[in-house]
This record gives sequence, structure tokens and C-alpha cells, in this order.
Amino acid sequence: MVYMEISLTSLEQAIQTLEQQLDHETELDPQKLNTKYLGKRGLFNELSKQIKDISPKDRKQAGKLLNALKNSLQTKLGNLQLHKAEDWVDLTFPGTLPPQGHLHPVSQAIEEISEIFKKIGFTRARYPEVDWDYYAFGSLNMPPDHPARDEWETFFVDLPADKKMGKIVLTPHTSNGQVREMERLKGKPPIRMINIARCYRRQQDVTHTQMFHQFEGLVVDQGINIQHLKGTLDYFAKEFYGPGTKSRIRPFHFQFTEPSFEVDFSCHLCHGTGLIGGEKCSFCKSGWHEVGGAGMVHPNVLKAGGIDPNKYTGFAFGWGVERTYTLKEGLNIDDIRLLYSEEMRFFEQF
Ligand code: FA5
Repeated sequence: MVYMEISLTSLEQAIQTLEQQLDHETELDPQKLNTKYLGKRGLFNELSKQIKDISPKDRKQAGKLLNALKNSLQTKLGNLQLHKAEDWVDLTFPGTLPPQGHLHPVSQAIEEISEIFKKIGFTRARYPEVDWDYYAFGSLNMPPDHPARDEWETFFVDLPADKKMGKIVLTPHTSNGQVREMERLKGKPPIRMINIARCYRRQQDVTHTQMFHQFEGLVVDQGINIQHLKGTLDYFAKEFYGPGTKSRIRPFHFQFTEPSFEVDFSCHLCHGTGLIGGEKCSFCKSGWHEVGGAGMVHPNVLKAGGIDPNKYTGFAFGWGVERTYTLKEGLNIDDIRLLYSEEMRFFEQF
């Protein structure tokens, strides 16, 4: 066979030239560079074809040289790509925003609830969350040792009782603010209070936590009646849950209101019918969700606050913030304990 023999030396020179060419390369696009040097029809493959023109005795050495060249090209091109990626700044590219936190969903709910009541003239109040038995129970028409205290699964602070005020408790409801608000106004209505605070009870399951929040409304003035209470409930239902929502009151018993009610709001899924496509609504089961209690302020409570029950009447309500909030359309929170977990994937959704 006749062929133009190429010496090992000239192959070495060609290899050196190719390496130098890459060292002084002006092309910037990493992909184009790769194709130019290592592509199917690239410079390396062109050079490798010369191996067939090398004398058989030198071919093994020529193969080694070409392999070393390939490794060197790959390394240099790899480094070049990294380098180019670091250097490359697109000034028109939008910046990366730092991660941003937000208010806890319960704080968001408290803000929204406060705003809704502010629009109809309620003033936000805060009263102690660690308070005397007197404000949590005694002043609310529950004489000492009245068994109704048990209904609230109360945490009692292990300290001696005060003669007049009784023991210290972690307030199990925001109703402790009722007589405190009457005292603040020195027994002189009108009162339109919304008291939002933490409450504590010895309870824990999917709808109960040991620490939770309630919001307590109290209105006292001349001529206040159940219609004012019902109007307020309807107003809140529409503002918080949407225009189609209705409220309902059912007879109940609390020591501090007479008459007393449980308050329900219509379910947003079945619109109060209890049925979806002929089947029982799986969210509410009955068309309604209970959120808390309400009633007309008991005359004994008005008296405890220094208000004349023959002249003034009032209504009060107290609902769980978590309970009220988790019933909002689209939230679908079936375990309120999640609100007090450390599950960031849950909180990032709000
Ligand atoms: C009361 O606490 C009364 N003080 C409400 C009231 C105020 C009635 C003014 C009349 C006038 P009740 O124990 O039902 O009532 O609690 C009211 C609401 O608080 C419940 O419906 C629920 O929404 C919420 N709640 C009670 N316990 C817990 C708990 N452990 N975890 C979360 N929410 C709770």
C-alpha cells in the first residue's frame, strides 16, 4: 500500500498548534467552542484522521499523543465554560428577591376580624390572659364553687386564693374582659368592645388546642336587643366569609347570658343545605358550622360591672379565632393543631 507517511514529529507539532489555537481563542460561546474542537467534524477529529498516515511502528505512540490531546482539550474547554459562566452578567435579568416572611395566619385573621368590627364602631380591647377567677367566672354570674367552671377545663395557677378575687387562672375564655370593660368605663355605657386574646384550656384534638384565641364582642346601651345581635352576626358572616353566607342562632345555656345561643354560619360548600349533588356535605354534614356562643348579657353581669340593668341591656358573643378562620372558603384545614406546628410547607401557603 502507498501512503504519504507523516512523521511523529509533525503530528506533535500539529497537536501543539491546536493547543495554542485554543489558548488564544476569540470565540466566546462555550457550545460553539465545543463543536469547533471536539465536535464530530471538529478540529480534533480532523487531526486524528492523520493516524492512518503514520508509520505502523509509531502508531501506538501517535494514539497516546492524540488521547492526551483529547483529555487536555476537554479539560481546557470545561474550565473555559465555568469561567465564562462566572464572568457572564446579564444586566437586564431581574434580581433574585430575598425570601420574605409573612404574618402567622392567626395574626392575619385577627387583623381581618379587628378591621371588620372597627367598621361598625367596635373598639379593640386587650385584657389579662392570666387573671383572677373573679373576672373569668365570679363576675360572670358563677358564684364560688359553681360547677360551671368545669365546662372550661381551666388551668388554675398553684397559688393561694385571694379572699375576694379567688384563684388565679389562665383565662379559658375572653369573657373575663366583659366586667373589666364595664369597670374601665366606670359603669357608663355605651360599650362596643372587641376583645381578642389568647385563651387556655386542658384540651387537645383536631378541633382543640391548649392555647387558642377567642374574640369577644360586647355591646351595652339603652334598648339593645336580640335583633342587634343577629344583625351583627349577619354582618360579620358576610364580611368574613362572603356575601352569600348566613348566620343562625340556636338556644343554649351560659351562666352569663340570658337568653343564650350557639352561633352557626352556613357552609360555603353546600350553602347551608347540607347536601352536595344529593349526597351529605362532607365538610359540614348539616349545612352549618358552629363557631361559638352568644347571648343577651345577664342582669347580674351588668350589676357586677356597675351598670343598672333596668336602664341598660347588652349582647355578647365569644368565638374561637382558629375555628372561625379554618372555616374560610378554600382553606381546608382539617386539624387546627397544624396552625401551631413548625411545618413550614404549611405556612408558606398563606
Ligand atoms: C365560651 O367560651 C363563651 N365564653 C362564649 C360566649 C361569650 C358566650 C359571650 C356567650 C357570650 P365556648 O366554650 O363554647 O364558649 O367556646 C367558644 C368557642 O371557642 C368554641 O366554639 C370554639 O370555637 C372555641 N374554642 C373553645 N375551646 C377551644 C380550644 N381548646 N381550642 C380551640 N378553640 C376553642
